[in-house]
Amino acid sequence: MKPKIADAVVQPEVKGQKESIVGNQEEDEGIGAAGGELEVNEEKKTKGQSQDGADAGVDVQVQVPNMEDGVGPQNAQQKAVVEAFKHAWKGYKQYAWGHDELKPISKAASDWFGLGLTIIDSLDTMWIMGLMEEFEEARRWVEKDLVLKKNVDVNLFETTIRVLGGLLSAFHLSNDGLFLEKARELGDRLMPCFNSPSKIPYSDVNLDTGKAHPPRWGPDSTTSEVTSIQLEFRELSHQTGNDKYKNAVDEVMGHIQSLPKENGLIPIFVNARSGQFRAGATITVGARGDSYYEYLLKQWLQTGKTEDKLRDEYVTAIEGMQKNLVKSTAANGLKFIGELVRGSFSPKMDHLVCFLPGTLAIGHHNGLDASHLELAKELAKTCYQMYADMPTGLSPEIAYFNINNPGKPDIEVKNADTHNLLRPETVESLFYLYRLTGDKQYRDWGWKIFQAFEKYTKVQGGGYSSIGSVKDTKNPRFRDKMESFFLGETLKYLFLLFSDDPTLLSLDKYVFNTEAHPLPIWRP
Ligand code: DMJ
Repeated sequence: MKPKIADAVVQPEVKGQKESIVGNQEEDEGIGAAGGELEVNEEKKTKGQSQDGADAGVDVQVQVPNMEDGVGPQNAQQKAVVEAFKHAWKGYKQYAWGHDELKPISKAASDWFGLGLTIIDSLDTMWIMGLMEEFEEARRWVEKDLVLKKNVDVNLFETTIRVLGGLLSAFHLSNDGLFLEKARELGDRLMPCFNSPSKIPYSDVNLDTGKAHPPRWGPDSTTSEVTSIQLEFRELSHQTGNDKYKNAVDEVMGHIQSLPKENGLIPIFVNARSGQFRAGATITVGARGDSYYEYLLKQWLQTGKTEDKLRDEYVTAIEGMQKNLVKSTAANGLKFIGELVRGSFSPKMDHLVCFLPGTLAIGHHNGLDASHLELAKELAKTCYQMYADMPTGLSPEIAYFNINNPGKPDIEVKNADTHNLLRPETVESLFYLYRLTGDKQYRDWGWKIFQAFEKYTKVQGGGYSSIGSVKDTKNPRFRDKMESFFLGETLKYLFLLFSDDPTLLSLDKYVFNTEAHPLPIWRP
């Protein structure tokens, strides 16, 4: 019998000896910061790929998923999610193939970095859904058409979590060296970001020239961005045997760890020149703060729970949230996480915060305090309520919670915040909570959310679209954009939520990056 997907990835077939499969590409291409040859990790030999895409002939086998054994849909709900994926893919393939994202209403494409984001974000989703024809087609695109030497400025964080993470995850699932080779080239092209006076990376880099710079809109890097690239760069070092990627991101973490914080909570901006937090910047677990906390825990898990300092910082931060940011609504006692704006509490919570219940649940699964799981359950209920309270059954991007007046509704949504971008965070948390508690309520909630996506965001002919108003069932207003994370994260987490097999991407063997790309947990 072929191995299950979880086992297939962590224990790939190993043949042959350590072998260099790529030469010193950077000198040819003028990327100053990069250098050295790629060595395949001794523990994992792969199908090799030369620079022109030809098979380099390394003697190993590409993995094939076993459909009967946990990969591919196993029940009606999973089948429905796979159908949704196929519908999304159909629109993308027909109107936006090779571009970053589909505009499903105008039946056109949009580009952000020009890296085929939807294809790369979707690779591992297709693998676990058993969509092998689509996976092969996507692989051929990566082989023939993914050009990384490109005169385009990309955001370090977004490119790392979506593209580097997507490639590394596809490599683990398939054991196909093409993906590792592309990941290595991309890693090298992103490295110039770290050439800053403080070693806090610049936010953007030109993939061709290697010129890195702060964002166009301001002087500072975003704290969650510079602290949410570690899993991917560390894994790249782990697989290539070249420590330069890990060293660069560890230096960033070391620096952030050395900065003074209040109760483990961090301001959302940090300057790449001075290395200091921006004074008075907002403290939030939402936009620009979120995955800092997620990656503290997940880096500790990635290394097989060996870097306890990261765990301790995570625990301190959760205590800081409990003390400063967690409050309850006046009417129904819904717990939520607010923000500190110039030191004052604001009862505002982004949908982005809804990743936290899942992270808290994994922390508890790995030995952290029972209060973490309790908070996870309370917050998941609130996140679900952000959907259930809206006429469309879909959450707004941002909610305000009523903490003063028991006669008023728990949740208020401002006109500017009524949109829904097909985000994954709530279904992500529902997946973790179902997997770790077995409580079917989380599945029921996920099914309701899935049905609301089907009803209000599905576009005839192919694709799903973000909408302008979750309050208006008559006219939810398509915004004409299908984000790559809808296929990479939202549909993947829904598929996993409806899985009855806890060994499918076992949480004891994998840690998901913040774009839902599973990376292996290293054995200490
Ligand atoms: C994704 O790119 C990632 O989940 C990131 O951590 C937050 N934003 C989007 C999804 O909402």
